[in-house]
Amino acid sequence: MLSKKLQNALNDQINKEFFSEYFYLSMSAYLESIEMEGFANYFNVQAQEEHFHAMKMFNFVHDKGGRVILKSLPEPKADFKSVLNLFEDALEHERYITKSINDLMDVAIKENDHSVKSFIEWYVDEQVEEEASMTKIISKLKLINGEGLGLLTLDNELGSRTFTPEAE
Ligand code: OFO
Repeated sequence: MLSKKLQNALNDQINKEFFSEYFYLSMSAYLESIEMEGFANYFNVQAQEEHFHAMKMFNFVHDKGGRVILKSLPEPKADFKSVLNLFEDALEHERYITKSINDLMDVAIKENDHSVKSFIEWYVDEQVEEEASMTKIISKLKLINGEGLGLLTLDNELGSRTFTPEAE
């Protein structure tokens, strides 16, 4: 059984993961609108990852005998100043999610629920990867000044990213 406190915290995090999906889809749509198809693909795949994160937690709450309550999603930002600006927004969002996952872990520790702690560990590790991958792309964008042939090359490179769900 899940404590009420943990169930609420998990439901809040499910909402944030679905918002991440929505936010990255909005970024993908913006990138499509400026013909940056590889970057758009990167965020399309990112949105699929976020859907996976949300559903993994959704299923876990049910496995624990809890109740999932879906809430409304905020309207995501639709316009960005540049590809670099967009990635900086994405990284800032991931840092916010990392803090949220850490807070969720704090609740699991306080409630002394070992199965939730073990489950949340996966998200703790995932956040390291999420932030690292975006930081790497931001560094490359800065190196090429966010423009020209370098931008097109990076766009081309990110066009090959695919979604590979982990084996359960
Ligand atoms: Fe779900 O990791 Fe990004 O937000």
